[in-house]
Amino acid sequence: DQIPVKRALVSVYDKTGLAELAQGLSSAGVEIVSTGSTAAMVQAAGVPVTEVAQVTGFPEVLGGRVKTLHPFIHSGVLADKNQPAHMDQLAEHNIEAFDLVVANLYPFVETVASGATQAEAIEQIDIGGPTMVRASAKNHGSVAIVTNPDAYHEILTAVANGGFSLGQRRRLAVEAFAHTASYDTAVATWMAEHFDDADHPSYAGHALQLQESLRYGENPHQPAALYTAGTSAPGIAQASLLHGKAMSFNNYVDADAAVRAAFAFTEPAVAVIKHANPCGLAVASHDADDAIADAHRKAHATDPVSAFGGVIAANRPVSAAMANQVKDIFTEVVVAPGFSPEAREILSAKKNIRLLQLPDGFDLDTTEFKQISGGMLVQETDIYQAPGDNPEQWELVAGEPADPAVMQDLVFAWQAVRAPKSNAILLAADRAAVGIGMGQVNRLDSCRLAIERANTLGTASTGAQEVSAPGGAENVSGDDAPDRATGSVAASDAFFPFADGLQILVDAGVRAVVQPGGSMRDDDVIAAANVAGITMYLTGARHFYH
Ligand code: 93A
Repeated sequence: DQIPVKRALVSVYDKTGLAELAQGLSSAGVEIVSTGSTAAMVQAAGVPVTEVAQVTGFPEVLGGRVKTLHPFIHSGVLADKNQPAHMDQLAEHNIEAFDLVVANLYPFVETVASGATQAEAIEQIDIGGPTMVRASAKNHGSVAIVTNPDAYHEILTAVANGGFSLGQRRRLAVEAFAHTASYDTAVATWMAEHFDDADHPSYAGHALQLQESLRYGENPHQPAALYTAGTSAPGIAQASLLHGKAMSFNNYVDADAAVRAAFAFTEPAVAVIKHANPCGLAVASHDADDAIADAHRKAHATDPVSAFGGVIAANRPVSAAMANQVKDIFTEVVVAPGFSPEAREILSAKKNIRLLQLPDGFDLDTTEFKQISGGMLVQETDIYQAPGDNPEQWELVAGEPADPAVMQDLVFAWQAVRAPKSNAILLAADRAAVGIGMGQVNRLDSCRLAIERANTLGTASTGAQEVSAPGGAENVSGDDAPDRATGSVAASDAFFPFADGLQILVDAGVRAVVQPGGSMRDDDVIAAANVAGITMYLTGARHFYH
């Protein structure tokens, strides 16, 4: 199944290794046919070369837009050597077949990244190149296609050994189509960004590429893999594992939820995630010595019971002080933009922890996808951008205006309540979550859960010393339970449909509430707040998260 290499079409933008390749091919007796500047370089290397224009009898025209797009070239690439009719037609028209095509494409991605104009970017959309690549990959039964300069040594070895095997040509064809697919993906992504109707976030261009096979999925009987999508910025899928076992499917899900929660804040913030929900979330106190360690101390204190086996995200590099707090808490993953050398050393002493460093340029995706059976939902991400997210636009509907300290907590709570799954009620004090009710099918239960967690799980002082041992972790008794609901503030991710949920918060001593409003019974809810004498703001914005 080998096909000896006698004639090669070489047309490369990236000329790395070209001279050596041409010399190798030529000394093995291979005829080289090349486009303009490829031919010029081959010739300059002292290697005989035939110009494409000589083969076609037609010059490169339209400023190079039409070079290889010609039947004399493409018939030579597409002819099936096993079909006598194909070979007869080539002979009839005096066309010679190619056995090898070496091509790489105009640097569209690099051109766009360099800040080129639209016209420049469009000119760098290669048409003839992908046509050659796809044609030869289709015709892998007769032609070998190489797109990667790193594979030139492989070409010379194959040529010396009597040609490429069918197995090699098939593998190269797969690579070639993957190459043109990702090239077109880049073009589609760029065009979608520049030409799309902003009202319709586009899925165009988000073609998936296999990144790694995972040991298993959500459960051990589910095979699974990680794919990368050409989304707006590098994210969790591009993060580097600095220490620990390979990331699992659930680790990825939780790490993603963790950075989504922590990076919602501009101040130093830490989120602790279990099953994609936060069980800890806090920003650093203004006067903290070591801000990220302080944020972690507060986030851990939200719910030290649930933090066992959690995934921690920090939106600042992890410091040694934070590492010392984390090291005695059984933690699956710590994900952060970096780790100080000392922090890395402290945490790397733990065999079972994974340290995940976010890629340079990390940002939350601006578009989100959700699979449904038979399709995909696409939406712009709920970043902190809704008009009602600006506290200056909140409407005071009950009680006294919040004093600055309470207002800070309300702002924190409003930002934080986007992290738990709906229905979400989040209680906060001192810019840390102190009770979170999430994922309930009615808001009443979320209110109850938030209060119960505030009043049973936390501790007044915080830190690693409170970490319960495995097994003991769930046995928190109410005997020495703190009352963290009293004096806290609450945020609700969507309106209260009735006053009953609010009443639960009021009865537990919550002093101020922020919520979207917009219920048919807003009047009842506001009346209950007024009777209780608590402060209530309406934002007009909702932050469901499912
Ligand atoms: O402008 S094109 O889309 N039209 C063509 O017919 C064509 N043929 C080859 N671009 C075309 N190419 C590309 O030119 C190849 O993909 C390669 O990147 C480049 C090589 O041109 P040169 O040899 O002049 O540097």
